[in-house]
Amino acid sequence: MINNKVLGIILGGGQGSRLYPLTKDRSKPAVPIAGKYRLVDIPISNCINSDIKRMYVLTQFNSASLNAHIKNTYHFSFFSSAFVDVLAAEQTIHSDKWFQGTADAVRQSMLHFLENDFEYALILSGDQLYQMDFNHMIEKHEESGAEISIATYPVNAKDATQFGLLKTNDENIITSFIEKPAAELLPDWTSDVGDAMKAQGRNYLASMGIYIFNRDLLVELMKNPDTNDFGKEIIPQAIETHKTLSYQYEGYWTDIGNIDSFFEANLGLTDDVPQFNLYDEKGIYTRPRILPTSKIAGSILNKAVIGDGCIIHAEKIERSVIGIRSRIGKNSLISNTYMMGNDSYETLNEISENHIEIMMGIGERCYIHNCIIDKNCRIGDDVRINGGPHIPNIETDTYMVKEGIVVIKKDATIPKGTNI
Ligand code: ADQ
Ligand code: ADP
Repeated sequence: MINNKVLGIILGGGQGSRLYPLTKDRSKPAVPIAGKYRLVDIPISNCINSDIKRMYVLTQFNSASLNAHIKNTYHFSFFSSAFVDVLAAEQTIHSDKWFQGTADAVRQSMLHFLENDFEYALILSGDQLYQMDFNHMIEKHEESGAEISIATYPVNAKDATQFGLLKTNDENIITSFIEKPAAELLPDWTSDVGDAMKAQGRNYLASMGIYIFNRDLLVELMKNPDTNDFGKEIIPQAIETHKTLSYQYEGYWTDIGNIDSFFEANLGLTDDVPQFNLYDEKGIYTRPRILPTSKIAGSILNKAVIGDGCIIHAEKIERSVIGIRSRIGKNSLISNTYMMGNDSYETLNEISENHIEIMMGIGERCYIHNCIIDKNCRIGDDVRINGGPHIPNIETDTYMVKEGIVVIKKDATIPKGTNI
């Protein structure tokens, strides 16, 4: 079934500087998560699971692998009107500039959207982890007669400063909105929230950056060339003149815009009952790969999520996510680590013919803790990486430390015996 009223627009990311160095050589939607997916698979899957099957992904950089991933994953029947298209910032006769912000990204892509029939534009962030049925939000939008709806989520006073905050009337219509207020300017806008949320002190309603706009209104709002951002300009101005509904959501939702939250969201998947549950009938889609099952010898695994096609000899893997095609040598200890995996295998022949000293993956007798290992890294034998708050933030050619998390850069080689 296809919901023909709704067009999905996924904001794939600006510079992605908060996720650097994972975004050093790739666009943000292409960042690998959960051992086998990419960030963009989350909003796309939520749309597909809500029967919204016409989508654009807006990205600042056109990256070959993002296009390949989307093309190889989301190909629909020849007879279907479904599509997922990537629109990268492009020079046109109207504009020679990259997207100046979220609203500018939508404005610059408007011509493409308007080629489609739709009543509502569903605008989504590209860097959030959640599973949401958008049909319910669309129903509430229609019932209320609003021209804009914003999905909202209860947050506590400490987190409130990182979000767009809002106040509603008794009918859930938004009467005030402020984008990321400074702590000393935090307004006294506590809202009515569910008991579970109240118990956690989550009394403020934050915008989730998920918007429904009626088509005509979006066209009208995009005519003002001085507004570049939804949170900073479009929404605070539009609530004054257009009925804007708050659609309150209380399921699991988290923003994974920086290294710290990205790391925790991935490691959270190893919990007994993860808040983000991949083991659900309405799953997350990704590129199907033809890989063998993983092979594990002599290892103790505790709270480990292991992707397909791995060859593992580690002594112990604890609270870690190990991505596809990973290889880990004997006597290695891995904990609190997200290893993204490899794009291809190295055959034994290749290794000997090319005199490869350090194979892709993790060598023998290594100790790896509090670490993100990007794709295709080579970590030599006897390497010790002990991340944690005791290490200062630094960057080298091969790794970077951000808030105690050691991020090994894509394709990096860490020589034998290195101590970080
Ligand atoms: P932020 O997430 O801080 O706040 P922003 O940085 O604008 O807002 O990002 C929103 C989404 O758009 C992200 O997926 C981002 O990657 C993407 N994006 C940013 N710049 C872009 C560009 N130039 N081109 C394409 N995509 C771009 C927003 C709202 C807040 C709300 C939070 C919830 O502004 O009000 O509380 O989301 O997370
Ligand atoms: P990966 O295969 O690891 O996911 P990508 O395929 O997303 O990496 O990136 C491939 C290419 O896309 C890069 O080599 C680069 O040419 C281009 N690219 C992506 N993001 C950026 C960026 N932020 N800055 C410059 N080039 C980029």
